Amino acid sequence: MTINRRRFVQTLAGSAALAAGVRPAFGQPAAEFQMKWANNIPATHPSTIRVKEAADKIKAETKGRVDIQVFPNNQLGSDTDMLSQIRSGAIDFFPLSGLILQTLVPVAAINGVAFAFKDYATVWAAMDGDLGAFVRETVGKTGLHSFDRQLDNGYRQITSSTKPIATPDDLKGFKIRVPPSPLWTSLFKALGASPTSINFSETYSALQTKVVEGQENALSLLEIAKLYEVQKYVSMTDHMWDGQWVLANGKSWASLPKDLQAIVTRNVTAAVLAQREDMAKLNVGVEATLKQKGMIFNYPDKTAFRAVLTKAGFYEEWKGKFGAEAWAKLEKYSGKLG
Ligand code: X2X
Repeated sequence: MTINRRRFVQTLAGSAALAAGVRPAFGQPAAEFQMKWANNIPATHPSTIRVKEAADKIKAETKGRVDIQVFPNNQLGSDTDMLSQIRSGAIDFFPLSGLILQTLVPVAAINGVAFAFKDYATVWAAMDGDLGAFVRETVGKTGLHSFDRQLDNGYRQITSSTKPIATPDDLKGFKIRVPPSPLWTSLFKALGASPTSINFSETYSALQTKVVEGQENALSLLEIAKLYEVQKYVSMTDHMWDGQWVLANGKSWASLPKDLQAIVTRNVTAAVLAQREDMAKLNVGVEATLKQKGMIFNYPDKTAFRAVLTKAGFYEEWKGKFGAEAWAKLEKYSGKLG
């Protein structure tokens, strides 16, 4: 348990007052609902900045009744740790990639099917629309609450410290870090690579010590998490769009009175929408910035990667796993896959 500064001050004030035989004259009461929000992303990322703003607004609008403390950058543990903490109630809010949530909610990985969404307009139509609603309904059955909108984590590109990935052949035996998720592992196995599941909290050091040669993430995160320091090449494959569902512990969410829930929901939604705009702005200049840092870019023919996946049976396999209903909702936005 963490003792926050205010409690410490209150304790001091309390003991001083006791010593003087009077009630404490200063020190604020602790908030009625002290809640924890934890994530895997640096403090300087829009996902953290916007949530901190939302927490301030929530505190003001609830007149101090709801106090959300934000713990960015895996301070409370890896995604795997935080997923068990959000389930037990050790943390109250946690944005998590649908693909990592897959270990608990299988269909949550569906947006990770490779090359599914041709652009952001299609992503938001699907994920703010019926495909996302289908996933959220399933999340709701697991004892977690999911807010409606996903944070943008971006289109993912393959990076490497050893060589550019120009064709699917370059992935043969390529040692690549993937987040802990069956779909991610399956995707890179189908492409012929050697994927290893590593939480984001361990990714920088795994790349630095060359436990793996490469990883895949959005350009914005390469910059913000400084992965350019330990990676040289960026291959613009756009192989997947990833977003984070904002999850809440079901019991702790239910313990908030309806009027407070409404204030939290409104501010979280506004934060997510602002985060999406921030990401769109970041995406404009980030390639040039990474080039300035010394990264070397190439632009592979994406259809070649997609053809390898089809041949390897990737789409057939996942169509079977997600089931016909979910797959039909996906193909409504992606067109025919495989
Ligand atoms: O773990 C990752 O690579 C990250 C930060 O992109 C996710 O949250 C999936």
